[in-house]
Amino acid sequence: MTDTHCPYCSLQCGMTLLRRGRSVLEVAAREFPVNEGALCRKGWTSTGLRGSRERLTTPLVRSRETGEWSVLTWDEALDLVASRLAALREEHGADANAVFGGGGLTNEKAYQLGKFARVALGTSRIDYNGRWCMSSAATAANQAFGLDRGLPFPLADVEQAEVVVLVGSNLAETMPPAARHLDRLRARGGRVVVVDPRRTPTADHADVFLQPVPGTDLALALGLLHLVDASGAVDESYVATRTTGFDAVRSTAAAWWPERVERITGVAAADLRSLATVLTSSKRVVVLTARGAEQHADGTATVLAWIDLALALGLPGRPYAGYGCLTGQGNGQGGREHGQKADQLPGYRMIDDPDARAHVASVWGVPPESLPGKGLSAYELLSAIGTPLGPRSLLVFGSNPVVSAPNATAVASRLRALDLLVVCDLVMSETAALADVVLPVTQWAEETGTMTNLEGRVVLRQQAVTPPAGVRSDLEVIAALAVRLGAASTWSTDPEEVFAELGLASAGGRADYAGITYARIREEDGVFWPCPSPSHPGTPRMFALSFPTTDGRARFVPVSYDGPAEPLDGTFDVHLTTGRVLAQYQSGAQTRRIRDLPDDGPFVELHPLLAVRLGARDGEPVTVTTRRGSLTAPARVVGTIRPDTVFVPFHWVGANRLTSDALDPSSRMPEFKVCACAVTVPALVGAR
Ligand SMILES: Nc1nc2c(c(=O)[nH]1)N[C@H]1C(S)=C(S)[C@@H](COP(=O)(O)OP(=O)(O)OC[C@H]3O[C@@H](n4cnc5c(=O)[nH]c(N)nc54)[C@H](O)[C@@H]3O)O[C@H]1N2
Ligand SMILES: Nc1nc2c(c(=O)[nH]1)N[C@H]1C(S)=C(S)[C@@H](COP(=O)(O)OP(=O)(O)OC[C@H]3O[C@@H](n4cnc5c(=O)[nH]c(N)nc54)[C@H](O)[C@@H]3O)O[C@H]1N2
Ligand code: SF4
Ligand SMILES: [Mo]
Repeated sequence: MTDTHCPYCSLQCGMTLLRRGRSVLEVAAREFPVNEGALCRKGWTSTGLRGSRERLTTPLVRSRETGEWSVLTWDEALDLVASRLAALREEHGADANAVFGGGGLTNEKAYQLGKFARVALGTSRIDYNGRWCMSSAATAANQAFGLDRGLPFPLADVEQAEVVVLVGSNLAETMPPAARHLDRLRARGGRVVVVDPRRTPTADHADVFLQPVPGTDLALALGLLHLVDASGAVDESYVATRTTGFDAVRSTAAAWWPERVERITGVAAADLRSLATVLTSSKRVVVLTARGAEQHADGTATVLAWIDLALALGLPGRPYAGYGCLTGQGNGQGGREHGQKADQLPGYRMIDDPDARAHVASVWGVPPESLPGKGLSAYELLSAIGTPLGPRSLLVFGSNPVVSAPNATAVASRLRALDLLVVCDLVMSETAALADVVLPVTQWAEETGTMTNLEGRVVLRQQAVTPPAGVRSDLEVIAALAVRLGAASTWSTDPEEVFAELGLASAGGRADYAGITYARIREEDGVFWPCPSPSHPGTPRMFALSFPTTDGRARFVPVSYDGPAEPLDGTFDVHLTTGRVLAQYQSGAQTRRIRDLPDDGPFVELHPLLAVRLGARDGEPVTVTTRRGSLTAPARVVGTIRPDTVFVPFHWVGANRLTSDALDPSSRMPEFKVCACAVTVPALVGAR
């Protein structure tokens, strides 16, 4: 019996793994503060990939001539990869090699991968899929609060709020056990507000539901701030003592009267007014954003607009109130703190800060000037492949960009243009299938490591079973390559040792883990960072007295509304948005291989009015076309989506052939959540 956590989302539900016989593992629920014994069906079925014939168990190399795979020994594979990396560096410079990480990797792996890129490869080119996840919220929170921790309070705090506003979150399907906190809030008389272009299962449980046009959340927030100010409900003393910059924000909001907001968002002025009244008549309001609001080319500005509203109401730092982002991947939070992001070093330090460089270099035992500078963001990194100074090799750990990257056809063709693509994975993902070398790695139940959940709580996943013969852990792969590359520093393969080193490297940084140990995590149901010393209790709640900015105050940041990067026109006259369904996870590389989960996509969700206009019928194919590609899939005709919008889940190849690669100017988040499309019925096109 081993206590651990689910391999998937940022809730990191506690579970117990029970061994049956030599290798069969069964999941049992476990009491843990975020899930209290509940799991979603992905959690219940998570051991389904263990015995699967789909597991990779030997290194493979693919012939460029025939496309055939052949088996290599580990020594052959590692020698091959290391020698090619060294040769590319020799010929084209250190930045010829690039690394792409993942927010599902443990803290130890994320840390070691960042160190490997900077020390063993000497490349600036490392980034990860978290860039496509919560980077807009992270950028906004850093600007406004001086710190980015998804939730600055434990999730269960929302039960004590009076109002919870969910902007672009479908948590009933994306973190189902979390919905119980909202149910309890409502049982206590509190209210839940949901803002989503689709009436999702989350919206079904809401007291107030607003259904805006995709990509207009920023205008909605400005409209709410306008009404809050007009009703005299701004918390003036909070604004005066705890913030700076309100005047500019106030004057921007003055121009966003409800009827103007209605014209842009499609949300009736009366509905906006009643929501404003709900907000101004409550003290304990929690505003939470998720990908629906954030995955836009103005995602950072949109989050800032909602934070501005929260600050005007005096919420951040007040008990059972505030702003938070619902981080997504299992280690979405820790994954962005320890150095696999192009501009960061461990402890949420910035790579262009001389003190940060000196500190981290001293832990690594290398000269600070040997560390490269800031690299390219995830999509920019992939798009640079094939350009004269672009990456010539890419090492992928924990991501499947052929399915999950925006404008994925272009990304796949960039990957084909590499001299060397190496993918470490559990299964032959769509990205691994394009690789030159595939290295099979252990998965969660077969190894130990820490994850930082959406609350900033560091939890411990413990090894429950021996890995299948032939696979190695990511830490072993990284260390073996580093040694072959003659890298300076030490490269432990023991997770607990790596975690202790991470603690030292993070010490004094914004995300300080120095006081956290595996023993403490086991004893305390996880430890919240910052936790600078063994005697420090950890920090479940933040901002009560001050903000970690230079003057201790939060910043209002003025933002303006420009609308989606791709407005509708005569040809592309419907909004396309994308997202998730309950039973599949991300690119589907893992969950599509689990037999007990329905694999029934992709599909195109559309409104009966649109279906009638097109002559589309439920269950029959429709074609969605954008400026980048097209997808034909069965229609799901539902009254729950806006008539001007279609929704396609991204867990199957196809959705991202359609999506736009317009990037947010500061977070570099792609606009996954809205672009312009044309919807047609294939049979009718033929008949015309
Ligand atoms: N089942 C399942 N759960 C998951 C995951 C998974 O793949 N599957 N992935 C995990 C990860 S990494 C993440 S990031 C989280 C994501 O969790 P969520 O953010 O809850 O998931 P999404 O489905 O991407 O988007 C949420 C909602 O945004 C809405 N939306 C679309 N466009 C807009 C818009 O312009 N404005 C607003 N307000 N809403 C909009 C969509 O209709 C959708 O219902 O889920 C985590 N949990
Ligand atoms: N259209 C559209 N596209 C989206 C989104 C959207 O809402 N709409 N959401 C975006 C978001 S929020 C996210 S987070 C991304 C996620 O998209 P991806 O980055 O593709 O995420 P995963 O499918 O989780 O990919 C993880 C891969 O790593 C493997 N893996 C799992 N654990 C490990 C490990 O420990 N080590 C190694 N080496 N490999 C491992 C898995 O088998 C899988 O192949 O997609 C983004 N793409
Ligand atoms: S909600 Fe997330 S962490 Fe919990 S069981 Fe489901 S996928 Fe796993
Ligand atoms: Mo995500």
